[in-house]
Amino acid sequence: MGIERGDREFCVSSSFKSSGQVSYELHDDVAVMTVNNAPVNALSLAIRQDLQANIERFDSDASAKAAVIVGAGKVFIAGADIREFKLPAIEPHLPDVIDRIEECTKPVIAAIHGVALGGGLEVALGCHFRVGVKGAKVGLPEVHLGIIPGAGGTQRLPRLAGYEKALEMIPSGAPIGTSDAKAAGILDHVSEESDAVAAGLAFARSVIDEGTPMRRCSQLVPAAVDAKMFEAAKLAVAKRARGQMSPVVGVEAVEVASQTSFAEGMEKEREMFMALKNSAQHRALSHAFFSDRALGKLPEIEGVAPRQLKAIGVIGGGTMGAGIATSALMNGLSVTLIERDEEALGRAKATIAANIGGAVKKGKLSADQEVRIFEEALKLSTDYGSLSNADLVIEAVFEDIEVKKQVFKQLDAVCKAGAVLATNTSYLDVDAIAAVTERPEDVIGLHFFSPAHIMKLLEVVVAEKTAPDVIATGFQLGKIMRKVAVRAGVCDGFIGNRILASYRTAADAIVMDGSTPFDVDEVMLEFGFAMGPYAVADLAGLDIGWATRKRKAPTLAPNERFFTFPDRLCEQGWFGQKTGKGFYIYENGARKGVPNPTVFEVLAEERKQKKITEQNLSKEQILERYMAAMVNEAAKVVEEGIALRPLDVDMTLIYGYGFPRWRGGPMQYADEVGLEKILNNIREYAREDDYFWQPAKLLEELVESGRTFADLNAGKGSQSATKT
Ligand code: 3H9
Repeated sequence: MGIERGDREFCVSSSFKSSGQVSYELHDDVAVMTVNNAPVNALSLAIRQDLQANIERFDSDASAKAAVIVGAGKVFIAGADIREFKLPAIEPHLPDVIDRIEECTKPVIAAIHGVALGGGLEVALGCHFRVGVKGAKVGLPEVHLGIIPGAGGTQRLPRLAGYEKALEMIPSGAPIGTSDAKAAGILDHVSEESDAVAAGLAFARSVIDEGTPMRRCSQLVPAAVDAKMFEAAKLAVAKRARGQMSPVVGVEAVEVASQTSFAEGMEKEREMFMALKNSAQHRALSHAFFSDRALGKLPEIEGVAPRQLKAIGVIGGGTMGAGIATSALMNGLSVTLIERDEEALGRAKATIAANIGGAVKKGKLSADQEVRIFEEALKLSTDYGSLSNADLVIEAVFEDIEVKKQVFKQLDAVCKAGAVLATNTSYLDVDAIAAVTERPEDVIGLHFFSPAHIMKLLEVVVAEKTAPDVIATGFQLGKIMRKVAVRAGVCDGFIGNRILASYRTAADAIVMDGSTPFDVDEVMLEFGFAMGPYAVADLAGLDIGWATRKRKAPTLAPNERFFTFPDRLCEQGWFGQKTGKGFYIYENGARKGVPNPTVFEVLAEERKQKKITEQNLSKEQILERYMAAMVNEAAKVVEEGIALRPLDVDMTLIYGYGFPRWRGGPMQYADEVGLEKILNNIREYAREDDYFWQPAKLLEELVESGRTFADLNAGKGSQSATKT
């Protein structure tokens, strides 16, 4: 059977020297090629060269009747080497290597263990058979990097598994397990063996003995399909993707498979892949991928073992305390929850039961686990003495420094030596709280976000005296609770809430000066946030901001602008969603509101009183101001060492504040826009309000030296000359 090869030549140059990262070993008449590129066998240039050379060798090796490709270590192959994406592409390109595998005249079998992802699955799709061992997963997660499969995945998968499966897997990027993959025809066999080599060899033997015909995905005839299916898929995927391009392009690439020959489809796939690979979205999502992995890599805890974490205590059973307890219980920790009286304990237990019940309904926990949690893991008490064995205690009481200090004095008296004492404060001074104890080195901030059993972000707030193993324990807790832990320093609001306060102030100024909250929300929705800041305020409760403004009013600087228009809503008892009215009106408990017309009247009146001449800002100008405030404050947060690196800010905003991941976070976004442009805008705005718009020194310094936030992430130069 001949196959389409285009005009590519498949030969290995005689000067090529194998790096030995793909080994070739004969097991009787079966060649086993093992890809060995720790930690995940990414398809680097050396691997591609070796793989191609070994395929050539196999094809001309008369003693080998079949070949098995396996991965060394934990996984089969996790895809292309993402780190090489920034470099010029060097031959052999992956699609060509895979074509060469498929073109082999003798059967090649992929034996998959761990995961076969992206280019890894594409290599397997180029093989003539695929075997999976127990627990293996296969997937095409490229969309999460802002690209699509670029080595035939969008053309071979629909031919092998059908359009529906391809439209499920490619735009979502979600991997599937062996039974699903077998049912879809992606795997020919699921082995009972746990060893991929043994599974591959056994399958190869049966292919040789039975003369099973070789199957090349590129040669399969795609089933006929109704074009409407792709239109519907594009609409549904675009809605979910909210501005991210790759999932939609993924659908389009699968559609191409239904319209053209394999060879043409491959050309089109390459074009689409390359266009996305050169996009800001790919840069942003790659940044997010590597930042996720960099968050816990901190010099201060390198090689430091965390303290024991089995039993934890939670003080306070309100929404936050109950959420923290739920998260701990769902992840196998035992929890002692302390409340003032039995009634409060009853309420806390009911909240936890509702949370856990919800998790069971969603299939995140089994009914057995639910029973075990309430029979064994959760203890309720009004006595601080019950915390004497706790390894870590998290305080989640009322946000008042005096109340918190009292709690910490009591904890200091009852907790065992070495217990970690944590506060869940969202902005109070952790140093001051630590100072009331005899063991400030054991005190840390663990700032969860509500609802704590759902939100991914955990700010690990390191106080002046916090010991390294206590920091390591904070990160360990994040890992156990499956949260994204970010290191933050002590200041009002830490990383996230401090930056939030700044861009909220900018939003209020934009509104006061002539736009509406609905304009701002619309711009931010179009930018990719799930909700705009005023819809978020309605959700959180307008009473929170009202209380903050009352506290702040007496401390204002003479030239500080202060925005009280939301007070006019609060004065009418409108606190947002929970009262049915706020900036929006929520009819019959609806979660999405319609603009509240009173807001227009309130704003007109306030502008009249304050003699404000209305500006007519365009959507672009609204976005520029909003983002400039966010980036400027974020730069100050990095400059002061509150965030160690720009990437810590980016991940905080993505996981805690709904910043679209495909934009990479505010610092990555700022690099894309250009720091000079942002700084110039800030200087321009400062002509109207030089109190709020004070440029961060770090921003000025980066512009002056021609560097970017990415340079700081890469460790190029100090964060700021101002930092000692
Ligand atoms: C692709 O294939 C494109 C093709 O369609 C077309 C090409 C033409 N490359 O996550 P971990 C590193 S795009 C380079 O902590 P785990 C990672 O940075 C690719 N490096 O381990 C980390 O390094 P460090 C499509 C990679 O056990 C270390 O490996 N594939 C790659 O929790 C350990 O990673 C994907 O998107 C890579 N492809 O999870 C899969 N992958 O130690 C991406 C990982 O220095 N990878 N590294 O921080 C994953 O999903 C997870 O890493 C995996 C292991 C599940 C494999």
